[in-house]
Amino acid sequence: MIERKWWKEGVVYQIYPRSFKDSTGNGVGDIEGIIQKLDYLQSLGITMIWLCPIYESPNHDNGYDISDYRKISDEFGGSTSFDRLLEAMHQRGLKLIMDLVVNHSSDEHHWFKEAKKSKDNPYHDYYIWRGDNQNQSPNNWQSFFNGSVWKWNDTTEEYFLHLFTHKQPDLNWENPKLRQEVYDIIEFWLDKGIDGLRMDVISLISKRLEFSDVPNDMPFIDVMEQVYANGPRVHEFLKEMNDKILSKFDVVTVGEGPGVNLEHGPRYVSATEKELNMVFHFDHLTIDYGLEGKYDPVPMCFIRFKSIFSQWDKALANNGWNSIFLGNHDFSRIVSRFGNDGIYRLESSKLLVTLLMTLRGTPYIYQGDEIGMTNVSHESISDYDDVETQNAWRAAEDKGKDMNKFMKAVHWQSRDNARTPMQWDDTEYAGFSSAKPWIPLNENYTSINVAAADVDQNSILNYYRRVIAYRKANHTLIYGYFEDINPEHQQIFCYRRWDTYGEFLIVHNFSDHAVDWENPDKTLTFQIGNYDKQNKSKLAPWESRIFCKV
Ligand code: ISL
Repeated sequence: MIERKWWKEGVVYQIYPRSFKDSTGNGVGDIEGIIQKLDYLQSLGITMIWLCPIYESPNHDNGYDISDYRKISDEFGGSTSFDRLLEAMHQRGLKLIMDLVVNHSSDEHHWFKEAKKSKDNPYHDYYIWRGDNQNQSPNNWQSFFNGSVWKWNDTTEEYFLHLFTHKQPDLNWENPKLRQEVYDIIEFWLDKGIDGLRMDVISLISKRLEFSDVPNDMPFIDVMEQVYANGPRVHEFLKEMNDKILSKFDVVTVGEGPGVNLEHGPRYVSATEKELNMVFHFDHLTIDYGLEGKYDPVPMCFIRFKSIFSQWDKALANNGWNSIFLGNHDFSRIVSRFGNDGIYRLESSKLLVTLLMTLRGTPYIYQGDEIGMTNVSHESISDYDDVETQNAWRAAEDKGKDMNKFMKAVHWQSRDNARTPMQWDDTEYAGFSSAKPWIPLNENYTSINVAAADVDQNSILNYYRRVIAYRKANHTLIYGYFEDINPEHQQIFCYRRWDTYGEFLIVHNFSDHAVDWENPDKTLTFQIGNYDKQNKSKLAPWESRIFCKV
C-alpha cells in the first residue's frame, strides 16, 4: 500500500524566473512578475511551484553558480519580494519548492575566494584540489560543458575540480564542515517556511577519489553514470542530510539525478532508506543522444521511450515515488521534441499533458508548455546565450565539425529552446517585458500566447486546466497501478491504471497518421480526449483518450 502524501497528490509548475515575467522593465524576469501571475498559475490548477535559482550569482550559468546561498539576488527583487511571494503563495494554498545547488558554488562565493588563497586557508578543504604540474591535468575527465574538469590555481599551484564551468568549482562533500554548512543553509530556508527543495545534480556530490582516467571512447552518458554519479558515499551523505535536517520538516525533496539509472534510482527515493522523495532521472531525455552526446542526435525509439516509463514505474512501485516530466529549462520544448510542433502542435501538446497527468508519480509542467511554446531556430550562434550551447559550439569548431549540421543540432537540442521569454500576449516583447528581453523571443509569440489561449475554449491552455483538474480528482490516476498493455506497438501507448477505487484505460497515438484502434474493454467509457469527436475504430493523429469504469 502506497502511503498518501500531499506532494504525491499535487502538480508542480516549474518557473525559470529570468524568462517568466519582468515587472521592472529591464528585460529580465523577476519575483514581482511571478506575484503578478499567481492568479494565472492558480487558474491552471497547479499546487506547487518550483523556482529555478534566484540567489545572488554572477550568472555565468544563470543562477546555477551561487555566490551567496542566503541572499535573494537584487536583480530578482531581493528578500522583500521573496517574502511577499511566499506569503502570497501560501495564502492561495500553493507550495514553494526552491532550487538547492550544492554540488558546486560560484567561484565568486567567499568560500572559494578564501579557498584559493592558500593551502592552509580554513576554506581550502571546502573544494577539491589535485595535481601539482601545470602542464599535466590530474586526469582526462571532460566537463558537462566541454573542456577539462580541472583548472589551475596559481596561488596554491594545484588544480581544482569543476564538473561544469570553471566558474562552478565542485564542493568537497568529504569535509564534514562543508556538509554542515549545507545543512545550515537548508535550515535557513526551511525555517523561512518554504515547502521543498529541488537539489541540483545531487547524484554527483560524492566523488570517486581515485580520479582514474576514463576510456577515451566512453560515451558521455556512460561516464556520467559510471564515473561522475552515484559515488561511493552519496547515499551516506543524503541519509545524513535527511537525518540532521530534512526529517525535522514536512517538506518535499526532489533530487536531480544525471546518471541515476534503474539500478540506483530506488535507493535514492525508497521510503525506508530515508534520503529523498523523488529523483529526476534522464533516461527518456537522453534517448536521442548519439555516441558523441546531445549534439550528435539520433532518432528516438518509441518502444524504448515507452519501456522507460514502464520500467521506472515498476522499479518504484512498492517503495518510492516517481517524478513525471518531459522537459525543463535544460531541454528542448516538449512539443518540438516528443510531439509535432507543426500542423499537430495543438493535438500533440494536449496528448503530452494527458500523458503527464495519467502516469504514476508527481507531474511537473515547465512554463510555456501549457500554451504549446516551441523550439527556436536562430540563424546565428550569437543569438544563443547559454554557456553550454556556446561551449559546445566552440568545441565543435575546434574539432573541424560540419557547422551547418551542428547548427541543426543546436536548433534541436539547445537549452535556450526552453529559455525564450514566456509569451503572455501579442504586444511588443510578448507582454513579458516593456524592454528588449535578455534573450531573443520566439517570433511565434504573435499567435502562440496566453491571452489568445485563455479565450479559446479549444486551446491547449484550457485543455491543460481540464486534464489537471481531472487528475487531481481521481485517486486512481495518482496512486493506481500501471501497466502498459501493448508495449510493442510502434505508434500507440496504451496503459491501464487501477486500484480498489476504480479503473482507467489511457491511449495515445504518437504519430502523424490515423491508426486502427478499438477500445478493448466496453465496460470502460470515454471521459476526456483531445479531439471533439471520436472514431470507434481509429485514433486520429496525436489523439489521446481517457476511459474509465464508472
Ligand atoms: O543540460 C544538460 C544537458 O545539456 C544536462 O546535462 C545538465 O547539465 C544536467 O542535467 C545538470 O543540470 C543542472 O545543473 C547544471 C545547470 O547548468 C542546469 O541548468 C541544471 O539544471 C549545473 O548546475
